[in-house]
Amino acid sequence: MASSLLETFLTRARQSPERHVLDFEGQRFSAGQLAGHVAAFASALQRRGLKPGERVALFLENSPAFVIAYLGTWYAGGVVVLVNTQYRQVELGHILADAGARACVTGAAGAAELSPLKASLPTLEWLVTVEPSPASVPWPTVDFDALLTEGEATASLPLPTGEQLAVLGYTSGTTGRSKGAMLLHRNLLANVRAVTEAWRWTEKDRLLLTLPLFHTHGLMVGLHGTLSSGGSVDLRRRFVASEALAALQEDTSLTMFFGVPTLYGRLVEEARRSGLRPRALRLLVSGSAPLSPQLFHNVEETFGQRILERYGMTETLMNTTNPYEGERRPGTVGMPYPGQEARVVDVRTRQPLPAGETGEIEVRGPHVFAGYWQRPDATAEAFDPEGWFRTGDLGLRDGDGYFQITGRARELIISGGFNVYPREVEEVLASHPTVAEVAVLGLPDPDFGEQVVAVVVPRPDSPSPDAQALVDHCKDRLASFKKPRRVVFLDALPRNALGKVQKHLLRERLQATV
Ligand code: MLC
Ligand code: AMP
Repeated sequence: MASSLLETFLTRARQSPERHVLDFEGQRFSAGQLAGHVAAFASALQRRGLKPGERVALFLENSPAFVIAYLGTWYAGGVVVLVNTQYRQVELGHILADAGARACVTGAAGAAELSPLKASLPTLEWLVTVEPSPASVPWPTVDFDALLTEGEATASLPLPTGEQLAVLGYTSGTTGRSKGAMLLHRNLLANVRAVTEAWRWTEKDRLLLTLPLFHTHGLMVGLHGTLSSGGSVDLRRRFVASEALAALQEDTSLTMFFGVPTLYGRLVEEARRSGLRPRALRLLVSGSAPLSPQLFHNVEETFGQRILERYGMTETLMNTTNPYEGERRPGTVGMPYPGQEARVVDVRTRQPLPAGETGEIEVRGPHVFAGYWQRPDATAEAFDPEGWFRTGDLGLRDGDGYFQITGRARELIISGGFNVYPREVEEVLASHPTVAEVAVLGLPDPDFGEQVVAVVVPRPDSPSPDAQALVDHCKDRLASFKKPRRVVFLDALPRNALGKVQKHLLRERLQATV
C-alpha cells in the first residue's frame, strides 16, 4: 500500500506511462511525461542542496509548472508552502519568514513583489522563475525549464514516508497573523482516498479545474483526486465564466466540475445571458463557502443536475459530503466521509449535543492535520484531549445525520471562497494617519456571498479621511480581495461595558441602510 499520493502517482505512471493526465492551454501531458519532469525537478533541487524537510514556497498561478514543482518538491523530500498569488508584502513577508522557506517558485510579478522583502527573509536563498524576472531581483534566480534540464528525468529517489510533512497551508486565526497548518503525507492520502471513494471518482473521469491550485479546494480535492484516481484534468489558468461554460457545453469528455458558490452563480448568469446550456456532467461539487438553497435550485434548473455540496478546511481537508447516490439536501453539507468522524458540541461545556441542537462542529480522523507549524500553543488550543479538532464553525446535525453550517464561532469573512480575517484588515486600516478607530465586518454580497465593509472613526485632529485613499492603503499592503468594498464613517463605534466593539449592532445598522 502506498505511503503517499506521490507514490501512487509514480507507480501508476510507471505502469501506464502513456495515460493522459493533464491539459493546459494546448499542452498535453501523459503520466510518464509528468513523472519525468517531477523527477528532473526533484533531482535538480537536491543537487542545489535542498535537504529533507526544507520548505519550498509556491507563489505561482495555475500551470503545469505548479504541478511539477509541487510533486517535485515532495520527491526531493521537501515541504511545499502554499501562497495565494494575490498576497502582497504583509502576507508574503509573514508567511515566507514563518515557514523559513529556502526557495520560492514564482513568476515575474511574484519575483518583483518579493524583492523589497529581501532583508526580512534571511532563509530565502534562491528563486525559480517560470518567466524572465526583472534584473533587479536580489536573489540568485534559475529559470524553471533550465532547472528541469539540470535534473534527471529518470532519477529514482527515496519516497516520503506517511509521517513526513508534505504541506504548510497558511490559514489565519483571530490574531490576524496566519499559521501554517502542517499536513502530513498520510493526511493527504487518507483524505483523497475518502473523497474518491465517496464520489466514485475513477480513471474514466475528467475534471474541468478553474479553481486556484494554491488552496485546498483546487489542489487537495481537484488535483489530488485526479492523480489518485488515474483520471485526467483540464486545468485552466483562472476562472472565466464564458470560457468555462463553453467547455462545459462543448467538451463531451468532461465528467466533473468543482466550484465555490461564486463560480456557480456566475455560470448560471452566463447561461441565462448567452442562452447556452451546459451538458449534464457526472458530478458537480460546491464547497468552501455556503451554497444558498436558491443557488442550488438555479443550478439544478440550468444544469439539469443536483449539485453535491461538501465542507472542508485547510487544517482538515474534506470533512463532510452530501451522498453521491442518496439525497443531496440543499442547505446541508452532508455527513462525514468514510473513516472520519464529525460531531457538534456545546460551545461552553464542550459536551456533544443531540441532533437538532446548534453548537461548534468538531472533527476527528486520519485526515486531520498534525498541528500548527512552530505554534504549540495554538495547536493545544485547537484540539481536545481525545483528539477532536475544533473547526470554529457553528452548526447542527439534523435527524437524518446531515450536518448544517449555521455560522462561525470565529470572526471570518468568506468572500468568493477566499478567507478574510477582519483583524488583519483592521490593523492595516488603523495604521492610516487619518483613522482613529476601525471595525471590519462581512455583509451579504450577491456575487461573493459576503463582502468586506469597514466602519471608520476619523481622527479629530487630522484632515477627514477619504474612502478611496483607505481602500488604496489596504490594496498596497494586502491581497486586493481583502480591501473594503464599502467604507462607512461614524463618530464612534458601539461598545459594550467591557469596551468590546459590538459588531452585531454595526451589522444591523448597516444592513438597514443597504
Ligand atoms: C477577486 N476579487 C475579489 C475576489 N476575487 N474580491 C473579493 N472576493 C474575491 N473572492 C477582486 C480582486 O481583488 C480584483 O480587485 C478584482 O476582483 C478582479 O480580480 P480577478 O482576479 O480578475 O477576479 P475574478 O477572476 O473575477 O475572481 C473571482 C473568483 C476568485 C471567484 C474566480 O475569487 C476565485 O477563484 N475564488 C475561489 C477561491 C477558492 O478556490 N477558494 C477555496 C479555498 S479552500 P481589484 O480592485 O484589484 O481590481 C477552502 C476549503 C474548502 O475554503 O472547503 O474548500
Ligand atoms: P479555509 O481554512 O480557507 O480552508 O476555509 C475553511 C472554512 O470555509 C471552513 O471553516 C468553513 O467556515 C468554510 N466552508 C468550507 N466549506 C463550506 C461549506 N460547504 N459551507 C459553508 N462553509 C464552508
